Amino acid sequence: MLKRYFRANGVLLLSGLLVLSLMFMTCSQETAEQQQSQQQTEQMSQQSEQGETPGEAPEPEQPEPTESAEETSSPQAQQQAQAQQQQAGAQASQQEQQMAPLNIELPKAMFVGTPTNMNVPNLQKPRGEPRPPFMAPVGTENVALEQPVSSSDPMPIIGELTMVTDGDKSAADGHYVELGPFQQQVTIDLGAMQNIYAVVLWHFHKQPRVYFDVIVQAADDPDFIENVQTIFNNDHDNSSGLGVGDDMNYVETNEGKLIDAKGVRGRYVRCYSNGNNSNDLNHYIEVAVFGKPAPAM
Ligand SMILES: [Ca+2]
Repeated sequence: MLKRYFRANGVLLLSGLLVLSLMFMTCSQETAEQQQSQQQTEQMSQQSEQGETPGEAPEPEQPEPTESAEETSSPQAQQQAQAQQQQAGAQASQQEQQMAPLNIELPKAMFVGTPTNMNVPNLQKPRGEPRPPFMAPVGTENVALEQPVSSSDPMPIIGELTMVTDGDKSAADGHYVELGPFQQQVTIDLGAMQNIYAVVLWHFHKQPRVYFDVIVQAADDPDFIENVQTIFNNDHDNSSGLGVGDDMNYVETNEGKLIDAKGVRGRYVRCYSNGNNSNDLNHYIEVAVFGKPAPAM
């Protein structure tokens, strides 16, 4: 009897427990669903408050660019940097091209006035006043000073070839070199490639004199084969065989003959002459070459 009683009660108890647990599960499931639905509602209302369309994922916020990022990466910053670079480059080239008058020290004049009795064709009329300043890039100097000189006449009649570049421009006796008759030349090695802006030439200025077939050339090599450029030529009939020149004959003075070389590039400068209106000989007191070291090409 007892056994049966307990068995029946146990079944009942088990059944009751089963029902209770089922009810509890259903109840908790409903609660979870309610919570989920409530959350969704809240989310939707938040989104509608922010004016966003429900269902669309909100875009991730872009981090604000920092100053350094703007300087290096934004197109405006790049343009600005480029402009600054261009400005710096322009300033540098402007500085490079800044001009100043050449400082040409002149020797004492040995005669005054204009010679009138010279029977020389195509003669340049004397200026009658001091030469105006010659402008050249800042830093231009006499790059021929104390540089080695060679010549078509290696054994001068009077003086030494070194006198051509010793800086002494005096017209007095003992200050010039006298080379042989007819066409002769002196060649100066500037020691390095230069941009040459002017050549100033003193043949002889103790008395008014005109030297013939004055030709001045620059070149890259001592044999005048590479990059030969003629910067002055007053040989009108090609009697020196180096081509016809358009430049005029001129009277020597203490100012020397200034030739605009226009920045020509070269290492060697060669000066020809072919006698003068007084005799067949050729003289040099000084040759100054105003230049600046040429940048590598
Ligand atoms: Ca000299």
